[in-house]
Amino acid sequence: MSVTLQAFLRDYAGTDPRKLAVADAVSRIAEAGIAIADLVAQGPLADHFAKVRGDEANAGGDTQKELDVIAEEAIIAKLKSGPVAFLGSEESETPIPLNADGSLVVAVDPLDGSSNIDTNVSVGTIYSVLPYDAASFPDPTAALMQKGSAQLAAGFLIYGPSTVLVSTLGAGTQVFALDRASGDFILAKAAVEIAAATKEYGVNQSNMRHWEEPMRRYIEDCLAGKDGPRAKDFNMRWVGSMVADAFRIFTRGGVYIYSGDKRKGYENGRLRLIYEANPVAFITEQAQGAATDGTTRILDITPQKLHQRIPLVFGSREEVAKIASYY
Ligand code: AHM
Ligand code: MG
Repeated sequence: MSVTLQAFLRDYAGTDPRKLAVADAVSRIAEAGIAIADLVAQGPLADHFAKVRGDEANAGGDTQKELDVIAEEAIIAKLKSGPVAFLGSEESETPIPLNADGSLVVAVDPLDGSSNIDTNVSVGTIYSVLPYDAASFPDPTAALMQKGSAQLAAGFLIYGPSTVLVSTLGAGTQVFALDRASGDFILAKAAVEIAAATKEYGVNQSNMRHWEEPMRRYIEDCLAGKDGPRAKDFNMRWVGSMVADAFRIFTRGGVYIYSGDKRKGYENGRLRLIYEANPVAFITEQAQGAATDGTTRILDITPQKLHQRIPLVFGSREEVAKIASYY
């Protein structure tokens, strides 16, 4: 018998007030995801979605596409009446107030991989759910800056050939796929397990000349294949939408790398700690993988800024450890 996301969330929450709030938030984000998936699916019929909005950059300093903003609006609309007090978003400089009585804060990248919007390649939505109460935090930004290890739930939606939700509620990682006929997310994998070892890496190799020395040496050793120090041939895959690269790694193992490099603004890589690295690290660890900034566990890092960037390495745990050994 198929298990819907709603049934799974009910089972998880029972009568625990905090878990009921988390379940409600995740369910609302999933609903927003269905709306975003429909927009993404319009593809070339809505090519204005990929247009850069004005010449404005978003809070992280990247250009903002029309669909980035529409996706954020869809999430706000669904979360407005729910258990979430504030939303931190890649597309907004400061936290967005939602429901003053809420017991949670949520951080999102509304549309990850937005440079791929007009290329018919998978993009997605990443989310992180954290506990909140007004008495414990001086302001909403501080609440969003809790360590990744404080996350109550995290996941991402991926809008690809199928619309999929990869979720953790802190007890393993599950995959749900959208059944378009019923409009329900259906449990497809109850316990994702990332292979411990791999021969596949994902990195934007065109940046090699800018990399720090340990990362360059690591990739050179992979490229040397059977005859090199690693004594095996490697394969390379890079979609350029982290959600798609992550889903591949959850499916068949691998390691994703976006390290810091010498380019201006890339000292700490490209990805954001609070709404990209932390949620991906949480679902990766819950699937027996590992996630670091090269050496330090992502979930142990204390955020310094809402839109802070962080070097990111995640995936098959033996390969993540191998990369750390190069530093
Ligand atoms: P975005 O949130 O603005 O889309 O940026 C994040 C994306 C990741 O999805 C992807 O892995 C990476 O940036 C690609 O960066 P680059 O084009 O610099 O290789
Ligand atoms: Mg994004």
